Amino acid sequence: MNKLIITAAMIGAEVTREHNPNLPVAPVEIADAAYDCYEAGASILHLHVREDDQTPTQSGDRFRETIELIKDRCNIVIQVSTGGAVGMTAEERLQPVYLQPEMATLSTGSINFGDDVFLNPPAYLKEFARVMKENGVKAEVEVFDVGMINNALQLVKEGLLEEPLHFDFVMGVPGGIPGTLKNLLHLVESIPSGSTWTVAGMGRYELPLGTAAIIMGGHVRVGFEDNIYYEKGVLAESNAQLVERIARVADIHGRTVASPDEARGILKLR
Ligand code: KMH
Ligand code: ZN
Repeated sequence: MNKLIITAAMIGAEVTREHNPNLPVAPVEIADAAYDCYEAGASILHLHVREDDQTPTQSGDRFRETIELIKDRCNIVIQVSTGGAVGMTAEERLQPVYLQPEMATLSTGSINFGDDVFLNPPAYLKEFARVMKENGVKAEVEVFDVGMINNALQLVKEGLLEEPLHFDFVMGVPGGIPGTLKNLLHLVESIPSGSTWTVAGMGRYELPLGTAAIIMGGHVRVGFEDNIYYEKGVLAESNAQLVERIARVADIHGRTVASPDEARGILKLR
């Protein structure tokens, strides 16, 4: 079977230390935690950053400082978030893309997001895809519901996104597609052949959907952005603990974990 890319989504914009005291916040904490995830088998880091008081920020300077510290420690693929936090403007959200990281996320549709709305109207999609293309950044298409696949294919038609596409099925967000196996199968069957895909199951869906992806030949995302628990009622001690567990599941099922350079090959990064 193909090698398994594990993405560590360690921070996000919604989780705080009040939810899990082990959340990395300062750039040096993020870099140390990234190294631990890399050692545990992660080959991509899905990166958000925070102010010292935990407020989510898309500041280019904060991203630059954090990315430099990570690169001092390991060669993990850096994938910056362009989702940021709900309520941020498109300009704010795009800032880290100008640093020309290897990858960035591209959410291809709006959804209710808990009590909020995660706004991604057509004009944002075109603008984000254009800026990524101009900066040589590979998009990971974030799919929170099935129609977002079609929106990504429309960007391909318009010449703003290039195949092969790489999708992240974000499943179990309140307002998005529920985290069932039936839905995962439907998503996988709905993307063009030749695409690659990973799954990010929220909360209790992280482990079963990750296990399904391992069996199906897809890839997996884990980390506090999606899930702060190791098991019911037990907080995870670190992001690396979640990476280590999914690497163990992969091993049981005969999937070898990809190194960052192998992930670069699989995803055809620049
Ligand atoms: N924080 C969410 C509103 C992404 O990173 O691209 C959006 C998000 C998606 O986290
Ligand atoms: Zn994110």
